[in-house]
Amino acid sequence: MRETEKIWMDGELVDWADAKIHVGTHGLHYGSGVFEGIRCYETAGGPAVFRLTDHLQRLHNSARLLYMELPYSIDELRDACYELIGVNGLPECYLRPMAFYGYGELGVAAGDNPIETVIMSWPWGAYLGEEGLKAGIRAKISTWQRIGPNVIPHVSKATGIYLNSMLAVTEANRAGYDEAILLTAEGYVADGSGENIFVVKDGKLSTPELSNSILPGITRDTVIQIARGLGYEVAETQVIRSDLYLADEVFMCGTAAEVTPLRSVDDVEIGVGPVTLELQQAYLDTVRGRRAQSSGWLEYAERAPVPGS
Ligand code: PPE
Repeated sequence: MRETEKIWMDGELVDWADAKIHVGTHGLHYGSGVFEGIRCYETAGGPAVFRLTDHLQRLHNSARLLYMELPYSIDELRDACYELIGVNGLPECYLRPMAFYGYGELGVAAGDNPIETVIMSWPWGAYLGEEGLKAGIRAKISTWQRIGPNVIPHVSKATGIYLNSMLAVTEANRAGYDEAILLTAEGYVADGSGENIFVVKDGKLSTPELSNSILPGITRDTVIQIARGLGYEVAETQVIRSDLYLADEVFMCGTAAEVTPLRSVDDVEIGVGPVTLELQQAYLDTVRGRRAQSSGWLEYAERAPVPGS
């Protein structure tokens, strides 16, 4: 990872090398934390964070689901993100806010452990590779099931949940694939280790509905709105693995992955198709402020000067 100047830790800007926590931190032992992944893009109006408030709202929701009360409001966290973008001076970056039960007592019950909050920012290129964005990636159905709603609330972007993702993607990588697709305990398609998934068939889109153990992705929501705006029908429904094998196109999406085509699933060739490429281009234009739909979603780190003031 490319280091940057500062990391925001509980209200202080700390040098990258000094941003350390104690080994007795509760979140390190038990995965009791929540996080976000957000992208800031270079636009004609300056660096703009895509759907920042929505991401911070999800961070707050994630925390509530872990009985955790965040010490910072959405407004305070938004200001902290802007401050960090300003001090690190990058035109484009990935932002990683995280809050976790900190150092105090050990033992699984979180009790009165303090909540520690940090924000990192660094440049993060194509999550599944530049080549993957263009030519598509090879995915494999995981032998690991996606955690169910009564195991850990999958609506929460909780750090501990990512052991599930880590097992799936590592297994897939070791078998020579780029990414894993996880199924629910009932056998429905859920999501990738770090992305939501869409199927294109006969010009219509479908994607697993929220009850299928998925993270309610902000990119997923964006893609649904963009696709509908372009005249596509989009169904939030249940998807089974044969829908993937028989699809005209399949793609994954997420903040880090943006819109990445799948060229095969379990070695069944699908190929990269026109609908995926159209949505990918529309998404990249949206996040960089080049479409009408961008305006409500871009939050500017340095507000553009008001003309005449
Ligand atoms: N499902 C999972 C399991 C997931 O981790 C992500 C984001 C998504 C769907 C898409 O959510 P959204 O970013 O709101 O569209 N994964 C983040 C972290 C990946 C990582 O390796 O770390 C991300 O894309 O930032």
